[in-house]
Amino acid sequence: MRAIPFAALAGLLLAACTASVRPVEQDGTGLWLAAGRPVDAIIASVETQIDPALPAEGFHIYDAGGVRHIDAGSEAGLRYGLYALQRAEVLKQAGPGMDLQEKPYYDLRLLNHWDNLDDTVERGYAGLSMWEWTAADIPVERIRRYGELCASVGLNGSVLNNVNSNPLILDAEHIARVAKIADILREYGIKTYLSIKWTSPITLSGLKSGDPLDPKVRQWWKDKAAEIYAAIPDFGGFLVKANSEGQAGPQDYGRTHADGANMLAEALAPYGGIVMWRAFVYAPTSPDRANQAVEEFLPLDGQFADNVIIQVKNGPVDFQPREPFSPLFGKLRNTKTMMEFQITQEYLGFSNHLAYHGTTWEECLDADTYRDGPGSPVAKMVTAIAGVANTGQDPNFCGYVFAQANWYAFGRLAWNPELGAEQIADEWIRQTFLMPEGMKEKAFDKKFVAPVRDILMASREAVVDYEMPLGLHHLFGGTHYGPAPWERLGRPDWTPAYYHKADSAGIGFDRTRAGSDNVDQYNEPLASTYNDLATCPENLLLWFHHLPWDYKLSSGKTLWDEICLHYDRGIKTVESFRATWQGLKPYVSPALWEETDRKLTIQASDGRWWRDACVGYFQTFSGRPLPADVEPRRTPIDPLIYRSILSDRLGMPQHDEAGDPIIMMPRRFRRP
Ligand code: GCV
Repeated sequence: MRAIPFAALAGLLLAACTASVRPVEQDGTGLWLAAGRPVDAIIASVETQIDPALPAEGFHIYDAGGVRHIDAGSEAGLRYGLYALQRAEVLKQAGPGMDLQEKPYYDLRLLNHWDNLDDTVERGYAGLSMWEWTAADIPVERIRRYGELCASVGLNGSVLNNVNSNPLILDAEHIARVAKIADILREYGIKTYLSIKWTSPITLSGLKSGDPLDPKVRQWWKDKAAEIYAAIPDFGGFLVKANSEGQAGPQDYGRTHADGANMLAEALAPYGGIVMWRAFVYAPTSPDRANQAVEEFLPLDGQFADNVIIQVKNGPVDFQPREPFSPLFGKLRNTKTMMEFQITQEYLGFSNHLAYHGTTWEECLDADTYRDGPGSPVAKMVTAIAGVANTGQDPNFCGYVFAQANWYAFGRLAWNPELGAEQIADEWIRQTFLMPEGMKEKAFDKKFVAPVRDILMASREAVVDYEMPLGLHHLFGGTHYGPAPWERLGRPDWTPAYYHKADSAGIGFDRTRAGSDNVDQYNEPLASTYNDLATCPENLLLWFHHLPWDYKLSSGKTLWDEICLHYDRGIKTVESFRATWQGLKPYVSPALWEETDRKLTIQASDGRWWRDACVGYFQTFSGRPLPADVEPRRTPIDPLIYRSILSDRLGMPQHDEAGDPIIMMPRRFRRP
């Protein structure tokens, strides 16, 4: 008898083991509600009651008299309880004797949609606006589904339109339309909010000024508030981007952010509405953009009305793959602040790259601000939380099944910022991916859930590694998709060169006491920790320090070598995701498997593009060879420099059949 080679035998055994396992068809449109029992079935199986003694949005699930009960402080609390039970059932935590009592950590848990009235979505990568502003009617079914998804993770507010707002959102036609949306969202416990444009009184009613101290302007906003509340009695309030990136604001009239916010707050106060005033402000003249929010807002601490909350992005620059937390969180003592995270992956590969943000947000929420001494984490400094949504008309809402994990994680952390990113990832996988037919739970856990969880948990660090490791930041080209470290034209603080400051001597932004002194916007001991090279965390090294290429890191290797090794590690990590995913084919619906396989191919190729561009460009300054143990570059710097990726009309980057980016010379550099 001929011996069967070992590899063939192993293959036969694997085939025998998986032959009876059949993936269940699914296309991602079930999101994280795919695996649970329908909510109607859950309602039919429990006894519910409203108990005013419970917190308004809280619930209590318990067993008594052979019956499962859900008591809640309100209808909204009841809904959260139903979804909590659904989740617990999927997670096998709903056995007899279940006793679960919860209430949300933050009262305000909002999505911010950057949706425009022409249906485009700023930084949206899942198709046109899910609200379909230009259609004759509102998309009722999609809005219901959205309401269900938000409620299932405990979100209770939606700002429907872009912070770069169109004044028409406040005309009669749009208020009527928003009221229809609000009527649906209300059924899911979601309040409706709008972003407003500062100059609305001028554009809509011909007023001569937008001065917040002008009585006519003040009256205009009061009248507008009355009009809105007549249509939407529980309207939540306004989100405001003012004196930021070309948007007008009170400073145009010599007034402060507090003057502006308080005027709007006064108009909304009679109805219980709030103003979320964004701290994302930075003038082109500031020597360090990262310093500016504290410089502008700290002097105003205590001057804001009670119904104003300052909405602060997690980092001091702009949703980079890694930033330290914004120092404002540790500075304002007499002003309410709220967190602004970005769910949509503007800087992390759009809806093409797998980048789980649970770890990003956990890192930020857990960071100690030392505002009230040790044990003052960011999560406790803020009183509310918002996330820039990653939704669109795409049938799966997010453009990629793995992008759905970020919407889910945001909701869960908004409900309870003490939850761990790994637990959330685990929950999401089990609720999203259906267990194959013929597979036992233990096998599913080991062969599918665990490896996918490992991918999620490693994914954000991989992006940091292949895009901008060791504290480098903002190395993007115009669309914010690909690398452009060479870019130095235009407004300085919009160009990568402003942030990396690479030259023959070294690289990095000096934010120490010898530089922009951004470190001193943090409370001690953090300020000194960041200032001192010996204690500055290496993952933020070049955020705070400009260092020579031969500076030695803790590994004993030079900065140059470590930069190259980090880019290389990022690519290798994505290649390991691809290899893992190949092995998961027997367990995932072909539709989801193919989608992810293609996107991981694109991600690995994009990672090499980032590496080739950044390492190649920085090498023109360092003049050093690549360390021996990294993958050689695929493309030299010359065909990459000054080029960017081809995008479609919605700004989505284009890749060829092989998943490689289609790189081209931008129009402004092309010969006529
Ligand atoms: C909505 C960044 C983004 C802009 C965004 C802005 C903001 O600059 O690139 O698209 O505008 O942040 O948060 O206001």
